[in-house]
Amino acid sequence: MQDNRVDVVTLGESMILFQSYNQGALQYEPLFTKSLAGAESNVAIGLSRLGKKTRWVGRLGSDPFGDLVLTTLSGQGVDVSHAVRDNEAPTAVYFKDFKRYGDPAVYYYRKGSAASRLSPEMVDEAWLEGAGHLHVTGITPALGDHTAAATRKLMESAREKGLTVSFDPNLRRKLWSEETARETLLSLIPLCDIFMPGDEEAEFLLGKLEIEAYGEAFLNMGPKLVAMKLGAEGSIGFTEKASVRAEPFAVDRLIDTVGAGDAFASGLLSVLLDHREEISGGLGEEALHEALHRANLLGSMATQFKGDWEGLPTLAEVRGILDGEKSVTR
Ligand code: KDG
Repeated sequence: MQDNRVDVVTLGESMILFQSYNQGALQYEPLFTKSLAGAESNVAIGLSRLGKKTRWVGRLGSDPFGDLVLTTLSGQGVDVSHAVRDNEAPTAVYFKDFKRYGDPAVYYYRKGSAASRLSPEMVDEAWLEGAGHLHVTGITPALGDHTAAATRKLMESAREKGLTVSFDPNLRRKLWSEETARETLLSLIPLCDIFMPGDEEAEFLLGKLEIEAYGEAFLNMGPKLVAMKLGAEGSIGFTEKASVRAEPFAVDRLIDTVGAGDAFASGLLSVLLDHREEISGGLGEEALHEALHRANLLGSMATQFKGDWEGLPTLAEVRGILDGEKSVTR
């Protein structure tokens, strides 16, 4: 009999990413590399590398880029057997423009893509079969009203089935108006157990507050755990019982910040999933610190590689760094 069990299901739009080969400005660069992108599939890959069983669900065009998404994900150990192909709409692409300073700029070509046609009627209960946890982000609801309704439906259905749910707001201002973004993201927070905003996203959602006040305000909306990314300051986690801070890891060579949040989510969830039963009653401080610590490590590692997920480590690499286990490299 086939074993359908997975630790985590993610739903989202995966795209093909073109980045300049020489890390030069988009308009002058003649050579591009082609890879996979998509916040939720980045998390699925991250967790898979950390030894968790993962499934990605989403819609792709019936085109070569859709094929590439599937072969890349399955090559990374992610179950893609529930992915849906659309004969009438394409797989999206996006370009990354490396700037001399600061975060790269991104240019999306995703309007009318297969994933943007996701509607609540298409949400399939089978996507959650055998799963313990659902991870979603604010990117899927940003693709349109019907994708927002579909995300909500899947989150509700996961909760009814007893799965835990994590939600990363992943604010992408290029995809929707500020007003719709704020209203929709706030409305989805009560449907998750683990909420993981960045400090700028928290300010976008609630206005300027002290960090502790964000934790309290988000916990009051329903989540049992709030993990806030504080950039160069590390991160802080809140439960009803405690608030725990974790120091950042040094970034020796900052190359590409895109995907750092997904790396953080992978690191965090990889620990939290081992404590699933404790999340509803308030996770202990030690486990919360371990989760934030690993999340910070992954976030910092992701920024030191070009690509949205290529810098994500395996469990052995994480142990090597955190526990000082020596690896033989040559
Ligand atoms: O978090 C990284 C993602 O932003 C990237 O992989 C592409 O999903 C993507 C998006 O919508 O920006």
